[in-house]
Amino acid sequence: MTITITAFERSPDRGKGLARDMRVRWALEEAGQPYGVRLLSFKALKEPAHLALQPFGQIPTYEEGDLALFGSGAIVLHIAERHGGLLPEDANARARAIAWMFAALNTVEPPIFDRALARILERDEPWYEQRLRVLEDSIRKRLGALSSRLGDADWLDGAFSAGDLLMVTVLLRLKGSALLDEFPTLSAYVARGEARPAYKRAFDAQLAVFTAASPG
Ligand SMILES: N[C@@H](CCC(=O)N[C@@H](CS)C(=O)NCC(=O)O)C(=O)O
Repeated sequence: MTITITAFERSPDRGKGLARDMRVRWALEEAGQPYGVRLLSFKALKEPAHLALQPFGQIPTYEEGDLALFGSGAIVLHIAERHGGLLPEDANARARAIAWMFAALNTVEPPIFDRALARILERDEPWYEQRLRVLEDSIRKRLGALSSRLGDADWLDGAFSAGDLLMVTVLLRLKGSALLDEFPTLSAYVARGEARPAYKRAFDAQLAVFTAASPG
């Protein structure tokens, strides 16, 4: 059955691969599943046809036969459960990999995303520097704990899993920042994720969309 996902017609990150369709593309590439992409404008995101698929008017969504899903975490979990390569066979190891998926989205992503938003929307506020410091301190705490847990290992719990896939995409938002550089273990972890052939295919595919929409 054909898989169709949605993505931005013109991603605000200019093809850096930070939009959440990237996670889904990467998971599909790891799973060896072909997929099509329906590109949407910001206006189309808030129209009834898309709201029927994604109640909050966001990308990504996932359609396969009569199944429609929203939420990048739920979609990646669905792909990982249906296909090999993203979750271990052993039941306990599988549960732990899923715990890392939740940790990426619930524990590590919120302060990182809030910092990104603050840098765009709150820069002119008189309290901006103070807010940034608070957010960066909480990011540092999360990165410190994550870095200690990862230690010398390549991946968070044995073989590469959907937990690593989500964690790497979350950390990528800090790529090139002094914050991530403070944790060389995590910089190397992110680089290992980016070096995976499936990541590269997904990255190139989303970049091609941006390039086609912005020639020259
Ligand atoms: N929790 C959702 C968040 C989705 C989300 O924030 N998508 C962003 C792009 S990365 C979006 O569509 N933003 C446009 C908007 O909210 O209007 C998920 O993981 O899929």
